[in-house]
Amino acid sequence: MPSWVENIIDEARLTALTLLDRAEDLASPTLRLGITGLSRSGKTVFTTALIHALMRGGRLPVFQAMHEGRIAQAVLEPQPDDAVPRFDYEGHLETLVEERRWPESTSRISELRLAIDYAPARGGRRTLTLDIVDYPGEWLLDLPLLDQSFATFAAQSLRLARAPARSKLAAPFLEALAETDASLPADENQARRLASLFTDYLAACRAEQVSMSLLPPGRFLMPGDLAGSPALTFAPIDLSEGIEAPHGSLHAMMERRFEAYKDRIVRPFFRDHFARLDRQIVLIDVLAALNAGPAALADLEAALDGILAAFRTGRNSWLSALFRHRIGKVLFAATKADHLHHFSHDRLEAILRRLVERALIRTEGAGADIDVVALAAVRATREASVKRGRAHLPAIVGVPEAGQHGADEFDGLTEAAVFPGDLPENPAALFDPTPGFRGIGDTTGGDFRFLRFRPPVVERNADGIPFAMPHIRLDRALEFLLGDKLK
Ligand SMILES: Nc1nc2c(ncn2[C@@H]2O[C@H](COP(=O)(O)OP(=O)(O)OP(=O)(O)O)[C@@H](O)[C@H]2O)c(=O)[nH]1
Ligand SMILES: [Mg+2]
Repeated sequence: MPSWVENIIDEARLTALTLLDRAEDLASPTLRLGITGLSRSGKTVFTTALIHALMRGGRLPVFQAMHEGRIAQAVLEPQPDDAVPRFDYEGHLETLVEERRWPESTSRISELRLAIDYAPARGGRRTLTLDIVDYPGEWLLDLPLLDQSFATFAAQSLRLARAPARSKLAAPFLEALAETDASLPADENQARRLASLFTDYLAACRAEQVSMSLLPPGRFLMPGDLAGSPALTFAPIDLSEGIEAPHGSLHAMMERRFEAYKDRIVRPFFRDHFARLDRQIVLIDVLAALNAGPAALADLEAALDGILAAFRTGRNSWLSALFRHRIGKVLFAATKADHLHHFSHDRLEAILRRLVERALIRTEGAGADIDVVALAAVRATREASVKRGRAHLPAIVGVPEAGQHGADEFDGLTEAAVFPGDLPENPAALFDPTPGFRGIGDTTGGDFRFLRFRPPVVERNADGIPFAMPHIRLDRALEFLLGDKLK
């Protein structure tokens, strides 16, 4: 056959292929994956690691499509929503790899689109368009507010603020409130002062040592672009039952702003973002809550109820309309498992499972396929066995960050071995108050906090692109969230 014939045939085949590709493209499914969790739970690190793993592969034995070599490529595409900031994958990756620092805290929603070209197991080629949406979990916990009047919200918030675990942190706000007569004419300065003291109290509850989870309104801690706007300048106030707000009073102003918060901020978020998600991963820093003690754990449980309630089809009418399109799969993930020896990974998972199961019972199910995993999106430690006398103790080794709370002996350059301590074998022990589980510590006991380690060394290929990053069970998360769509 002359070569020009071959060429034509080849070209014809290529055209046919591209046509087919196009046709399949049109039919190609899009999946919207939500990544959420409270502040510092590990969203930015997880999102960066997930994108990197899809693009660069790595050791992901449980993630079938990747393991079987059926993912041809995953490429970044312009993200579809013009009004949402792009997730800065490149920037966060550089921070992790080049500077060996964890990314800066982010406080708003961001999004990225990946096109995954893969070969279905039955043959052929397809593209899955994956939209990844990273948003603060605090915003999710605002859902119950939509059903609440200002009076109910105020009563609930103040009951929480006066509860034993929180009242000390709320004292400056509560004192200012005691001096306030909300029936007097509204005064912007007074409203600002109350809102700012209330926000300080919420932030204090979120601090590492306290690690509370349930702290609505969510935008007070995670304002996104709205910091300082009137819809965020309100606070709960003491109200006698059934009292109407006098016209022009501080009470009326607070009430109006609370309604604006619901209408302008909470409702649009659920309508424009949350309701469009197909799948969801909820990241939870279980270790931080365990570390901070029983009050933090109880608070985390209450927050889980709130999160599950958001995933369940609402009984309330406008919510049901909104949730007609339902989230099919939800994965709860305990993050930062690399702070533990692998003996304890299953235990961490069991604790989270127990937490989620208890929440499922209380909230009567979530109407979605649910699973749990303990993972580290980026593994900062390795395991070692350290000799102490005659015993070999399991340890984890990494470079502790310099200048961290209660551990200023580290220079941020030198490796150290630490004994991470064990989680209880039976998670029930955590929820039974009698044996008095006081948090996890190392063998020295006392007020132990987990050390923070610097991210690991990641090499680059000849083109300067970072190789895959070490992780723990990231492949399990990928398989649960995407596996069936890449079959
Ligand atoms: N060792 C380890 N630490 C992690 C991992 N993921 C997160 N961290 C730690 O947790 C911190 C918070 O992680 P982020 O990914 O920034 O959390 P976030 O949920 O995006 O936090 P905000 O943007 O503040 O809401 C990091 O600065 C790290 O110290 C992990 O996989 N391993
Ligand atoms: Mg973040």
